[in-house]
Amino acid sequence: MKIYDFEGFPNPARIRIALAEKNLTDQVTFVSVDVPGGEHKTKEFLARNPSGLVPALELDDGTVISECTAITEYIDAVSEGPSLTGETPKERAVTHMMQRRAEAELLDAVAAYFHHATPGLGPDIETSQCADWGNLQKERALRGMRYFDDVLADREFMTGDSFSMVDITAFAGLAFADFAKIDVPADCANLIAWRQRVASRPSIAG
Ligand SMILES: N[C@@H](CCC(=O)N[C@@H](CS)C(=O)NCC(=O)O)C(=O)O
Repeated sequence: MKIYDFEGFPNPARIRIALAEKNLTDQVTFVSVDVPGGEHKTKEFLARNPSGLVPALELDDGTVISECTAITEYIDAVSEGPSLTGETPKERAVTHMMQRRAEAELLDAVAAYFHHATPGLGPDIETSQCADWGNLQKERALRGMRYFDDVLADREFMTGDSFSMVDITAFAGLAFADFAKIDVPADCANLIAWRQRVASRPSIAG
């Protein structure tokens, strides 16, 4: 398996954490795509992933899988150990639902703020910015933080008692928020405590 990514960026980090959780890091070849230099928008990369985004997983038979949710579901299905995506139909459905919320209400909202209302990745890449929409997405991300703070009032992890891909996504969302200078509201005590717990996992702390 190959992973096309750029180390340190939030979505690639989601897959690196998932691989570490599943003890698969050593079985993957990482291919660095120079995102700040625009390599993800070249014809060659777009042929691999028409979305022009990293990460992308390439299987040994040449199949390319993009989107962190799909990549994580694949990684989870082919490996042993505690599931990141749920065991039962109900767990899988709840995990998928919460994953979508962690993307839409947090990580993707922060990303939209970064790409539209700040210089983002620079003028060569950010060619169609809309600052008003970006600023609305910042408000959405802050509402998302409050929503996840409420969710965590009665549970250790985003979907219940077990760590899942939703925790990975929300953790990456907060890391991106730091980078984009969106502060977690100080009264989100559950979210702040959860973040510390997650940060201490070997897959993240190293
Ligand atoms: N929904 C995608 C998001 C991927 C994404 O936005 N990746 C960023 C890096 S963190 C990227 O490639 N950005 C390049 C760009 O926006 O031009 C996923 O889940 O994989």
